[in-house]
Amino acid sequence: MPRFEYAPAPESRSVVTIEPSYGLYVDGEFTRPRSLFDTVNPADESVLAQVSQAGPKDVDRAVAAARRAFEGPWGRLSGAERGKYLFRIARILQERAREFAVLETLDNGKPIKETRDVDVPIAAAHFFYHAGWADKLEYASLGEPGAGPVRPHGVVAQVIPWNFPLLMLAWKVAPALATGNTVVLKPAETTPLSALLFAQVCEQAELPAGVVNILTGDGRVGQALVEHPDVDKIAFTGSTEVGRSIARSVAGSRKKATLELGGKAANIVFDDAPVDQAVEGIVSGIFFNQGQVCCAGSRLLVQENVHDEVVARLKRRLGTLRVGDPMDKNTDLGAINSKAQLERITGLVEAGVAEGAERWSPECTLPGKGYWFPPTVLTGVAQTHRVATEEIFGPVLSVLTFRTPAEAVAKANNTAYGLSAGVWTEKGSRILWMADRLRAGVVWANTFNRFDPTSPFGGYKESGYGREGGRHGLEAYVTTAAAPTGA
Ligand code: TAP
Repeated sequence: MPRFEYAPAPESRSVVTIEPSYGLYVDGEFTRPRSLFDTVNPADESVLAQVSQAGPKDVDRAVAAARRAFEGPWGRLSGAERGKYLFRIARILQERAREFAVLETLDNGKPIKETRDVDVPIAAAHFFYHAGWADKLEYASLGEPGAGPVRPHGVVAQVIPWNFPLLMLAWKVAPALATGNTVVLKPAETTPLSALLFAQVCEQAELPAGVVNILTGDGRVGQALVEHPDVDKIAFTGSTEVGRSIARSVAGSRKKATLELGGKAANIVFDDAPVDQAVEGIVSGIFFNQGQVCCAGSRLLVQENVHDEVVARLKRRLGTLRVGDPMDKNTDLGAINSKAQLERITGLVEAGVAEGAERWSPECTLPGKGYWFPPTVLTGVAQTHRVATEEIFGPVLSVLTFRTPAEAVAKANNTAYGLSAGVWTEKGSRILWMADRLRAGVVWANTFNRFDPTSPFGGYKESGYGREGGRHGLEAYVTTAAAPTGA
Protein backbone atom coordinates (compact mmCIF):
# COMPACT_ATOMS: atom_id res chain seq x y z
CA MET A 1 0.00 0.00 0.00
CA PRO A 2 1.21 3.57 -0.65
CA ARG A 3 2.47 5.59 2.30
CA PHE A 4 0.49 8.46 3.75
CA GLU A 5 2.93 10.47 5.79
CA TYR A 6 2.33 14.14 5.71
CA ALA A 7 5.75 15.72 5.56
CA PRO A 8 6.10 19.02 7.41
CA ALA A 9 5.15 21.87 5.10
CA PRO A 10 8.25 22.99 3.20
CA GLU A 11 9.00 26.70 3.32
CA SER A 12 7.06 28.55 0.68
CA ARG A 13 9.71 28.96 -2.00
CA SER A 14 10.34 32.42 -3.34
CA VAL A 15 12.84 31.30 -5.98
CA VAL A 16 11.36 29.63 -9.01
CA THR A 17 13.57 27.16 -10.79
CA ILE A 18 12.98 26.83 -14.50
CA GLU A 19 14.96 23.99 -16.06
CA PRO A 20 16.56 24.66 -19.47
CA SER A 21 14.60 21.74 -20.89
CA TYR A 22 11.82 19.39 -19.83
CA GLY A 23 10.86 15.84 -20.70
CA LEU A 24 7.38 14.35 -20.63
CA TYR A 25 5.88 13.00 -17.41
CA VAL A 26 4.90 9.40 -18.05
CA ASP A 27 4.38 6.52 -15.60
CA GLY A 28 5.67 8.51 -12.65
CA GLU A 29 8.92 9.63 -14.30
CA PHE A 30 10.21 12.47 -16.42
CA THR A 31 11.53 11.24 -19.76
CA ARG A 32 14.77 12.51 -21.29
CA PRO A 33 14.02 15.84 -23.04
CA ARG A 34 13.89 15.51 -26.85
CA SER A 35 12.19 16.96 -29.96
CA LEU A 36 12.33 20.28 -28.17
CA PHE A 37 10.36 23.46 -28.81
CA ASP A 38 10.56 26.83 -27.07
CA THR A 39 8.08 28.19 -24.59
CA VAL A 40 8.35 31.98 -24.47
CA ASN A 41 7.43 34.75 -22.09
CA PRO A 42 4.79 36.69 -24.06
CA ALA A 43 5.62 39.88 -22.14
CA ASP A 44 9.11 40.16 -23.66
CA GLU A 45 9.45 37.24 -26.11
CA SER A 46 12.36 35.72 -24.16
CA VAL A 47 12.69 31.93 -24.21
CA LEU A 48 11.80 30.52 -20.78
CA ALA A 49 12.59 26.87 -21.45
CA GLN A 50 12.50 24.13 -24.04
CA VAL A 51 9.82 21.51 -23.82
CA SER A 52 9.43 18.08 -25.44
CA GLN A 53 7.07 17.44 -28.32
CA ALA A 54 5.37 14.12 -27.60
CA GLY A 55 5.03 11.67 -30.47
CA PRO A 56 2.55 8.85 -31.16
CA LYS A 57 4.66 6.33 -29.20
CA ASP A 58 4.63 8.63 -26.17
CA VAL A 59 0.85 8.81 -26.40
CA ASP A 60 0.72 4.98 -26.46
CA ARG A 61 3.06 4.74 -23.47
CA ALA A 62 1.17 7.31 -21.44
CA VAL A 63 -2.22 5.70 -22.12
CA ALA A 64 -0.78 2.26 -21.26
CA ALA A 65 0.66 3.64 -18.00
CA ALA A 66 -2.70 5.19 -17.12
CA ARG A 67 -4.41 1.86 -17.89
CA ARG A 68 -1.99 -0.09 -15.67
CA ALA A 69 -2.50 2.37 -12.82
CA PHE A 70 -6.28 2.18 -13.23
CA GLU A 71 -6.30 -1.60 -13.18
CA GLY A 72 -3.59 -1.71 -10.51
CA PRO A 73 -2.88 0.38 -7.43
CA TRP A 74 -5.24 3.29 -8.11
CA GLY A 75 -8.23 1.16 -8.99
CA ARG A 76 -7.82 -0.82 -5.75
CA LEU A 77 -7.80 2.22 -3.46
CA SER A 78 -10.87 3.11 -1.49
CA GLY A 79 -12.41 6.54 -2.00
CA ALA A 80 -11.14 7.60 1.40
CA GLU A 81 -7.55 6.73 0.43
CA ARG A 82 -7.87 8.53 -2.91
CA GLY A 83 -9.19 11.55 -1.07
CA LYS A 84 -6.02 11.72 1.01
CA TYR A 85 -3.95 12.08 -2.15
CA LEU A 86 -6.18 14.92 -3.33
CA PHE A 87 -5.88 16.68 0.02
CA ARG A 88 -2.16 16.26 -0.16
CA ILE A 89 -1.97 17.75 -3.67
CA ALA A 90 -4.14 20.67 -2.53
CA ARG A 91 -1.84 21.36 0.40
CA ILE A 92 1.27 21.23 -1.75
CA LEU A 93 -0.32 23.63 -4.24
CA GLN A 94 -0.87 26.04 -1.38
CA GLU A 95 2.63 25.55 -0.06
CA ARG A 96 4.13 26.15 -3.50
CA ALA A 97 1.66 28.90 -4.44
CA ARG A 98 4.33 31.53 -5.06
CA GLU A 99 6.22 29.27 -7.44
CA PHE A 100 3.06 28.48 -9.38
CA ALA A 101 1.98 32.13 -9.52
CA VAL A 102 5.34 33.31 -10.85
CA LEU A 103 5.68 30.50 -13.36
CA GLU A 104 2.14 30.95 -14.65
CA THR A 105 2.60 34.70 -15.06
CA LEU A 106 5.90 34.23 -16.91
CA ASP A 107 4.54 31.57 -19.27
CA ASN A 108 1.07 33.04 -19.85
CA GLY A 109 1.53 36.83 -19.56
CA LYS A 110 -1.30 37.40 -17.07
CA PRO A 111 -0.76 39.80 -14.14
CA ILE A 112 0.83 38.32 -11.03
CA LYS A 113 -2.00 39.65 -8.86
CA GLU A 114 -4.40 37.44 -10.83
CA THR A 115 -2.28 34.28 -10.66
CA ARG A 116 -1.60 34.95 -6.98
CA ASP A 117 -5.19 35.77 -5.98
CA VAL A 118 -7.28 33.80 -8.46
CA ASP A 119 -5.63 31.04 -10.52
CA VAL A 120 -3.56 29.34 -7.84
CA PRO A 121 -5.95 29.60 -4.85
CA ILE A 122 -8.92 28.40 -6.91
CA ALA A 123 -6.84 25.53 -8.32
CA ALA A 124 -6.02 24.43 -4.76
CA ALA A 125 -9.69 24.89 -3.79
CA HIS A 126 -10.71 22.47 -6.56
CA PHE A 127 -8.49 19.76 -5.11
CA PHE A 128 -9.77 20.40 -1.57
CA TYR A 129 -13.38 20.33 -2.77
CA HIS A 130 -13.00 17.10 -4.75
CA ALA A 131 -10.96 15.46 -2.00
CA GLY A 132 -14.08 15.83 0.13
CA TRP A 133 -16.18 14.01 -2.47
CA ALA A 134 -13.90 11.01 -2.96
CA ASP A 135 -15.11 8.99 0.02
CA LYS A 136 -18.76 10.02 -0.35
CA LEU A 137 -19.22 8.77 -3.88
CA GLU A 138 -19.55 5.21 -2.67
CA TYR A 139 -22.66 6.16 -0.70
CA ALA A 140 -24.08 9.24 -2.38
CA SER A 141 -25.44 8.10 -5.70
CA LEU A 142 -25.34 10.66 -8.47
CA GLY A 143 -27.97 11.15 -11.14
CA GLU A 144 -31.58 10.09 -10.73
CA PRO A 145 -32.91 9.26 -7.25
CA GLY A 146 -32.42 5.56 -6.58
CA ALA A 147 -29.56 5.25 -9.07
CA GLY A 148 -27.01 2.62 -8.13
CA PRO A 149 -23.37 3.07 -7.13
CA VAL A 150 -21.00 4.90 -9.43
CA ARG A 151 -17.97 3.58 -11.27
CA PRO A 152 -15.10 5.48 -12.90
CA HIS A 153 -14.74 5.37 -16.69
CA GLY A 154 -11.06 4.35 -16.65
CA VAL A 155 -8.46 6.29 -18.65
CA VAL A 156 -9.35 9.93 -19.26
CA ALA A 157 -7.71 12.07 -21.95
CA GLN A 158 -7.72 15.74 -20.97
CA VAL A 159 -6.81 18.55 -23.36
CA ILE A 160 -6.69 22.11 -22.06
CA PRO A 161 -6.10 25.64 -23.42
CA TRP A 162 -3.58 28.36 -22.57
CA ASN A 163 -5.77 30.96 -20.89
CA PHE A 164 -5.91 29.34 -17.41
CA PRO A 165 -3.25 26.63 -17.65
CA LEU A 166 -3.15 25.58 -13.98
CA LEU A 167 -6.79 26.26 -13.22
CA MET A 168 -8.04 24.27 -16.22
CA LEU A 169 -5.74 21.44 -15.16
CA ALA A 170 -7.27 21.52 -11.67
CA TRP A 171 -10.82 21.60 -13.09
CA LYS A 172 -9.99 18.45 -15.04
CA VAL A 173 -7.60 16.42 -12.88
CA ALA A 174 -9.30 16.88 -9.48
CA PRO A 175 -12.73 15.38 -10.38
CA ALA A 176 -11.10 12.65 -12.48
CA LEU A 177 -8.95 11.46 -9.56
CA ALA A 178 -11.69 11.89 -6.96
CA THR A 179 -13.91 9.53 -8.96
CA GLY A 180 -11.12 6.96 -9.42
CA ASN A 181 -10.09 7.56 -13.03
CA THR A 182 -6.52 7.95 -14.28
CA VAL A 183 -5.40 10.78 -16.51
CA VAL A 184 -3.30 11.69 -19.53
CA LEU A 185 -3.30 15.47 -19.83
CA LYS A 186 -2.05 17.68 -22.65
CA PRO A 187 -1.49 21.34 -21.77
CA ALA A 188 -1.50 24.00 -24.50
CA GLU A 189 1.66 24.34 -26.55
CA THR A 190 2.26 27.93 -25.39
CA THR A 191 1.77 27.31 -21.64
CA PRO A 192 3.22 23.94 -20.61
CA LEU A 193 5.28 24.98 -17.56
CA SER A 194 2.71 24.94 -14.75
CA ALA A 195 1.52 21.47 -15.85
CA LEU A 196 5.13 20.26 -15.64
CA LEU A 197 5.47 21.79 -12.17
CA PHE A 198 2.23 20.02 -11.29
CA ALA A 199 3.91 16.75 -12.33
CA GLN A 200 6.52 17.49 -9.67
CA VAL A 201 3.69 18.00 -7.18
CA CYS A 202 2.34 14.55 -8.09
CA GLU A 203 5.78 13.10 -7.33
CA GLN A 204 5.95 15.01 -4.07
CA ALA A 205 2.51 13.72 -3.12
CA GLU A 206 3.73 10.20 -3.96
CA LEU A 207 0.83 9.62 -6.28
CA PRO A 208 1.17 6.09 -7.68
CA ALA A 209 2.95 5.97 -11.05
CA GLY A 210 0.71 6.38 -14.08
CA VAL A 211 -2.25 7.99 -12.29
CA VAL A 212 -1.38 11.37 -13.84
CA ASN A 213 0.66 11.62 -17.05
CA ILE A 214 1.53 14.92 -18.74
CA LEU A 215 2.27 15.06 -22.47
CA THR A 216 3.47 18.37 -23.87
CA GLY A 217 3.35 19.31 -27.54
CA ASP A 218 1.12 20.82 -30.18
CA GLY A 219 -2.42 20.00 -31.32
CA ARG A 220 -1.28 16.74 -32.94
CA VAL A 221 -0.68 15.30 -29.45
CA GLY A 222 -4.21 16.28 -28.43
CA GLN A 223 -5.62 14.67 -31.56
CA ALA A 224 -3.64 11.42 -31.10
CA LEU A 225 -4.74 11.30 -27.50
CA VAL A 226 -8.46 11.79 -28.09
CA GLU A 227 -8.39 9.29 -30.97
CA HIS A 228 -6.51 6.65 -28.97
CA PRO A 229 -8.55 3.41 -28.84
CA ASP A 230 -7.75 2.71 -25.19
CA VAL A 231 -9.05 6.04 -23.91
CA ASP A 232 -12.44 5.79 -22.20
CA LYS A 233 -13.35 9.43 -21.76
CA ILE A 234 -12.31 12.79 -23.18
CA ALA A 235 -12.50 16.10 -21.36
CA PHE A 236 -11.68 19.02 -23.63
CA THR A 237 -11.59 22.77 -23.13
CA GLY A 238 -10.76 24.95 -26.08
CA SER A 239 -12.14 26.34 -29.29
CA THR A 240 -15.49 25.37 -30.78
CA GLU A 241 -13.68 24.39 -33.98
CA VAL A 242 -11.49 21.75 -32.29
CA GLY A 243 -14.43 20.72 -30.07
CA ARG A 244 -16.43 19.96 -33.20
CA SER A 245 -13.66 17.78 -34.60
CA ILE A 246 -13.50 15.85 -31.30
CA ALA A 247 -17.29 15.37 -31.29
CA ARG A 248 -17.02 13.97 -34.81
CA SER A 249 -14.19 11.62 -33.86
CA VAL A 250 -16.05 10.11 -30.87
CA ALA A 251 -19.40 9.84 -32.65
CA GLY A 252 -20.43 6.19 -32.72
CA SER A 253 -17.60 5.08 -30.42
CA ARG A 254 -17.90 3.94 -26.80
CA LYS A 255 -15.99 7.03 -25.63
CA LYS A 256 -17.65 9.66 -23.48
CA ALA A 257 -16.79 13.32 -24.07
CA THR A 258 -17.37 16.62 -22.36
CA LEU A 259 -16.61 19.81 -24.28
CA GLU A 260 -16.13 23.25 -22.76
CA LEU A 261 -15.87 25.63 -25.70
CA GLY A 262 -16.12 29.31 -26.56
CA GLY A 263 -18.49 32.09 -25.55
CA LYS A 264 -19.75 35.57 -26.42
CA ALA A 265 -21.38 36.61 -23.17
CA ALA A 266 -23.74 39.55 -22.79
CA ASN A 267 -23.21 41.75 -19.76
CA ILE A 268 -26.59 43.52 -19.44
CA VAL A 269 -26.84 46.84 -17.60
CA PHE A 270 -30.28 48.27 -16.79
CA ASP A 271 -30.90 51.93 -16.04
CA ASP A 272 -31.59 51.22 -12.33
CA ALA A 273 -28.23 49.53 -11.75
CA PRO A 274 -25.75 51.26 -9.43
CA VAL A 275 -23.53 52.67 -12.16
CA ASP A 276 -20.15 52.61 -10.40
CA GLN A 277 -20.64 49.01 -9.32
CA ALA A 278 -21.75 48.06 -12.83
CA VAL A 279 -18.72 49.76 -14.35
CA GLU A 280 -16.44 47.72 -12.08
CA GLY A 281 -18.29 44.58 -13.22
CA ILE A 282 -17.93 45.54 -16.87
CA VAL A 283 -14.19 46.11 -16.38
CA SER A 284 -13.57 42.83 -14.60
CA GLY A 285 -15.94 41.06 -17.01
CA ILE A 286 -13.90 41.86 -20.08
CA PHE A 287 -10.42 42.95 -18.96
CA PHE A 288 -9.70 40.17 -16.43
CA ASN A 289 -6.98 37.99 -17.98
CA GLN A 290 -6.86 40.43 -20.95
CA GLY A 291 -10.30 39.21 -21.98
CA GLN A 292 -8.87 35.79 -22.81
CA VAL A 293 -11.68 34.15 -20.91
CA CYS A 294 -14.33 31.89 -22.44
CA CYS A 295 -17.05 33.44 -20.25
CA ALA A 296 -15.81 37.05 -20.68
CA GLY A 297 -18.52 39.72 -20.78
CA SER A 298 -17.45 40.71 -24.27
CA ARG A 299 -20.80 42.22 -25.34
CA LEU A 300 -22.01 45.07 -23.17
CA LEU A 301 -25.77 45.50 -23.57
CA VAL A 302 -26.63 48.80 -21.93
CA GLN A 303 -30.11 50.32 -21.65
CA GLU A 304 -30.32 53.12 -24.17
CA ASN A 305 -31.17 55.94 -21.72
CA VAL A 306 -27.99 55.34 -19.67
CA HIS A 307 -25.67 54.46 -22.54
CA ASP A 308 -23.81 57.78 -22.61
CA GLU A 309 -23.35 57.94 -18.85
CA VAL A 310 -22.16 54.32 -18.55
CA VAL A 311 -19.75 54.63 -21.47
CA ALA A 312 -18.35 57.94 -20.16
CA ARG A 313 -17.73 56.49 -16.68
CA LEU A 314 -16.30 53.32 -18.20
CA LYS A 315 -13.81 55.32 -20.24
CA ARG A 316 -12.76 57.31 -17.16
CA ARG A 317 -12.19 54.05 -15.27
CA LEU A 318 -10.20 52.52 -18.12
CA GLY A 319 -7.90 55.52 -18.01
CA THR A 320 -6.79 54.36 -14.54
CA LEU A 321 -5.87 50.79 -15.55
CA ARG A 322 -2.20 49.93 -15.55
CA VAL A 323 -1.05 47.97 -18.58
CA GLY A 324 2.46 46.51 -18.60
CA ASP A 325 4.90 44.24 -16.78
CA PRO A 326 2.82 41.25 -15.61
CA MET A 327 5.28 40.63 -12.76
CA ASP A 328 4.51 44.05 -11.24
CA LYS A 329 1.96 43.64 -8.44
CA ASN A 330 0.17 46.84 -9.52
CA THR A 331 -0.40 45.74 -13.11
CA ASP A 332 -4.05 45.33 -14.17
CA LEU A 333 -3.56 44.15 -17.76
CA GLY A 334 -0.69 41.95 -18.87
CA ALA A 335 0.41 40.55 -22.21
CA ILE A 336 -1.59 38.65 -24.83
CA ASN A 337 -0.55 35.00 -24.69
CA SER A 338 0.87 34.59 -28.19
CA LYS A 339 1.63 36.35 -31.46
CA ALA A 340 -1.10 34.32 -33.17
CA GLN A 341 -3.69 35.45 -30.61
CA LEU A 342 -2.54 39.08 -30.92
CA GLU A 343 -2.99 38.89 -34.68
CA ARG A 344 -6.47 37.44 -34.26
CA ILE A 345 -7.52 40.25 -31.89
CA THR A 346 -6.01 42.93 -34.15
CA GLY A 347 -7.74 41.48 -37.22
CA LEU A 348 -11.16 41.32 -35.57
CA VAL A 349 -10.95 44.87 -34.20
CA GLU A 350 -9.97 46.15 -37.66
CA ALA A 351 -12.95 44.26 -39.10
CA GLY A 352 -15.21 45.92 -36.49
CA VAL A 353 -13.99 49.38 -37.46
CA ALA A 354 -14.42 48.57 -41.15
CA GLU A 355 -18.03 47.54 -40.43
CA GLY A 356 -18.74 50.90 -38.76
CA ALA A 357 -17.86 50.55 -35.05
CA GLU A 358 -16.06 53.40 -33.31
CA ARG A 359 -12.83 52.35 -31.59
CA TRP A 360 -11.54 53.90 -28.36
CA SER A 361 -8.62 53.08 -26.02
CA PRO A 362 -7.21 55.07 -23.12
CA GLU A 363 -3.79 56.60 -23.52
CA CYS A 364 -1.27 53.98 -22.53
CA THR A 365 2.28 53.20 -23.53
CA LEU A 366 2.68 49.57 -24.43
CA PRO A 367 6.04 47.83 -23.91
CA GLY A 368 8.19 47.69 -27.06
CA LYS A 369 8.72 43.93 -26.99
CA GLY A 370 6.17 41.21 -26.42
CA TYR A 371 2.53 40.80 -27.43
CA TRP A 372 0.39 43.70 -26.29
CA PHE A 373 -3.06 45.08 -26.99
CA PRO A 374 -4.58 48.09 -25.20
CA PRO A 375 -7.96 47.92 -23.44
CA THR A 376 -10.40 48.76 -26.21
CA VAL A 377 -14.05 49.82 -26.38
CA LEU A 378 -16.04 49.55 -29.59
CA THR A 379 -19.23 51.62 -29.63
CA GLY A 380 -21.92 51.79 -32.30
CA VAL A 381 -21.74 48.02 -32.74
CA ALA A 382 -24.60 46.32 -34.59
CA GLN A 383 -25.69 42.74 -33.90
CA THR A 384 -24.50 41.63 -37.33
CA HIS A 385 -20.94 42.94 -36.91
CA ARG A 386 -18.23 40.32 -36.56
CA VAL A 387 -17.17 41.89 -33.25
CA ALA A 388 -20.69 41.17 -31.94
CA THR A 389 -20.84 37.59 -33.14
CA GLU A 390 -17.30 36.16 -33.07
CA GLU A 391 -15.29 35.43 -29.98
CA ILE A 392 -12.41 37.95 -29.91
CA PHE A 393 -10.72 36.46 -26.82
CA GLY A 394 -8.93 39.72 -26.07
CA PRO A 395 -9.35 43.00 -24.12
CA VAL A 396 -12.04 44.32 -26.43
CA LEU A 397 -15.56 45.30 -25.39
CA SER A 398 -18.35 45.62 -27.98
CA VAL A 399 -21.12 47.97 -26.84
CA LEU A 400 -24.74 47.56 -27.97
CA THR A 401 -27.95 49.06 -26.60
CA PHE A 402 -31.49 47.89 -25.79
CA ARG A 403 -34.73 49.54 -24.66
CA THR A 404 -36.80 46.83 -22.93
CA PRO A 405 -35.98 43.68 -20.92
CA ALA A 406 -37.45 41.54 -23.72
CA GLU A 407 -35.15 43.21 -26.24
CA ALA A 408 -32.18 42.66 -23.91
CA VAL A 409 -33.00 38.93 -23.72
CA ALA A 410 -33.43 38.67 -27.49
CA LYS A 411 -30.11 40.38 -28.17
CA ALA A 412 -28.25 38.47 -25.45
CA ASN A 413 -29.50 35.15 -26.86
CA ASN A 414 -28.72 36.16 -30.44
CA THR A 415 -25.44 34.24 -30.50
CA ALA A 416 -24.25 30.79 -31.44
CA TYR A 417 -22.80 30.47 -27.94
CA GLY A 418 -24.44 30.06 -24.53
CA LEU A 419 -21.83 29.98 -21.80
CA SER A 420 -22.47 32.92 -19.47
CA ALA A 421 -24.28 36.23 -19.00
CA GLY A 422 -24.44 39.06 -16.47
CA VAL A 423 -27.41 41.17 -15.31
CA TRP A 424 -27.09 44.48 -13.46
CA THR A 425 -30.29 45.80 -11.89
CA GLU A 426 -31.70 46.63 -8.47
CA LYS A 427 -34.84 44.59 -9.06
CA GLY A 428 -34.66 41.02 -7.76
CA SER A 429 -37.74 40.03 -9.75
CA ARG A 430 -36.10 41.22 -12.96
CA ILE A 431 -32.99 39.18 -12.22
CA LEU A 432 -35.09 36.03 -11.90
CA TRP A 433 -37.12 36.89 -15.01
CA MET A 434 -33.93 37.40 -17.02
CA ALA A 435 -32.20 34.29 -15.64
CA ASP A 436 -35.16 32.20 -16.74
CA ARG A 437 -34.87 33.44 -20.31
CA LEU A 438 -31.14 33.78 -20.90
CA ARG A 439 -29.74 30.73 -22.71
CA ALA A 440 -26.48 30.67 -20.79
CA GLY A 441 -25.01 28.02 -18.51
CA VAL A 442 -24.07 30.64 -15.90
CA VAL A 443 -25.96 33.87 -15.17
CA TRP A 444 -24.28 36.28 -12.77
CA ALA A 445 -26.39 38.95 -11.06
CA ASN A 446 -24.72 42.22 -10.01
CA THR A 447 -21.34 40.54 -10.28
CA PHE A 448 -19.28 38.85 -13.00
CA ASN A 449 -16.56 36.23 -13.38
CA ARG A 450 -17.15 34.59 -10.00
CA PHE A 451 -15.87 31.02 -9.84
CA ASP A 452 -16.28 28.43 -7.15
CA PRO A 453 -15.55 24.70 -7.18
CA THR A 454 -18.98 23.94 -5.72
CA SER A 455 -20.77 25.55 -8.65
CA PRO A 456 -21.28 23.80 -12.01
CA PHE A 457 -19.90 25.63 -15.04
CA GLY A 458 -20.60 24.89 -18.70
CA GLY A 459 -22.60 25.95 -21.70
CA TYR A 460 -25.39 25.50 -24.19
CA LYS A 461 -25.30 25.48 -27.97
CA GLU A 462 -21.81 25.96 -29.45
CA SER A 463 -20.33 26.50 -25.99
CA GLY A 464 -20.26 22.73 -25.60
CA TYR A 465 -21.83 20.17 -23.30
CA GLY A 466 -21.22 18.75 -19.85
CA ARG A 467 -20.55 20.66 -16.64
CA GLU A 468 -17.40 21.14 -14.58
CA GLY A 469 -17.48 21.79 -10.85
CA GLY A 470 -20.02 20.89 -8.21
CA ARG A 471 -21.92 17.64 -8.07
CA HIS A 472 -22.83 17.95 -11.75
CA GLY A 473 -19.15 18.02 -12.72
CA LEU A 474 -18.58 14.64 -11.07
CA GLU A 475 -21.27 13.01 -13.19
CA ALA A 476 -19.09 13.42 -16.26
CA TYR A 477 -16.45 11.13 -14.74
CA VAL A 478 -18.61 8.19 -13.67
CA THR A 479 -21.07 5.71 -14.99
CA THR A 480 -23.96 4.81 -12.76
CA ALA A 481 -24.46 1.11 -12.30
CA ALA A 482 -28.06 -0.05 -12.37
CA ALA A 483 -29.60 -0.05 -8.90
CA PRO A 484 -30.08 -3.54 -7.45
CA THR A 485 -33.65 -4.72 -7.88
CA GLY A 486 -35.76 -6.61 -5.36
CA ALA A 487 -35.78 -6.34 -1.59
P1 TAP B 1 -7.74 25.31 -29.14
O1 TAP B 1 -6.94 25.67 -30.32
O2 TAP B 1 -8.99 24.58 -29.37
O3 TAP B 1 -6.76 24.49 -28.21
C1 TAP B 1 -7.17 23.89 -27.02
C2 TAP B 1 -6.29 22.67 -26.79
O4 TAP B 1 -6.56 21.70 -27.80
C3 TAP B 1 -4.80 22.96 -26.86
O5 TAP B 1 -4.12 22.13 -25.96
C4 TAP B 1 -4.49 22.57 -28.29
O6 TAP B 1 -3.14 22.30 -28.54
C5 TAP B 1 -5.34 21.34 -28.46
N1 TAP B 1 -5.65 20.99 -29.83
C6 TAP B 1 -5.46 21.72 -30.97
N2 TAP B 1 -5.90 21.02 -32.05
C7 TAP B 1 -6.39 19.84 -31.57
C8 TAP B 1 -7.01 18.70 -32.19
N3 TAP B 1 -7.22 18.63 -33.50
N4 TAP B 1 -7.40 17.68 -31.39
C9 TAP B 1 -7.22 17.71 -30.06
N5 TAP B 1 -6.64 18.77 -29.43
C10 TAP B 1 -6.24 19.81 -30.16
O7 TAP B 1 -8.14 26.56 -28.26
P2 TAP B 1 -7.17 27.64 -27.66
O8 TAP B 1 -6.83 28.58 -28.76
O9 TAP B 1 -6.05 26.99 -26.97
O10 TAP B 1 -8.12 28.31 -26.53
C11 TAP B 1 -8.99 29.31 -26.82
C12 TAP B 1 -10.40 28.78 -26.97
O11 TAP B 1 -10.77 27.94 -25.88
C13 TAP B 1 -11.42 29.87 -26.97
O12 TAP B 1 -12.35 29.64 -27.99
C14 TAP B 1 -12.09 29.79 -25.61
O13 TAP B 1 -13.37 30.28 -25.51
C15 TAP B 1 -12.02 28.35 -25.33
N6 TAP B 1 -12.03 28.13 -23.89
C16 TAP B 1 -13.17 27.64 -23.33
C17 TAP B 1 -13.24 27.45 -21.96
C18 TAP B 1 -14.49 26.91 -21.36
S1 TAP B 1 -14.48 26.48 -19.81
N7 TAP B 1 -15.60 26.78 -22.03
C19 TAP B 1 -12.14 27.73 -21.15
C20 TAP B 1 -11.01 28.22 -21.75
C21 TAP B 1 -10.96 28.41 -23.14
P3 TAP B 1 -2.18 23.54 -28.97
O14 TAP B 1 -2.08 24.39 -27.78
O15 TAP B 1 -0.90 22.94 -29.29
O16 TAP B 1 -2.85 24.20 -30.14
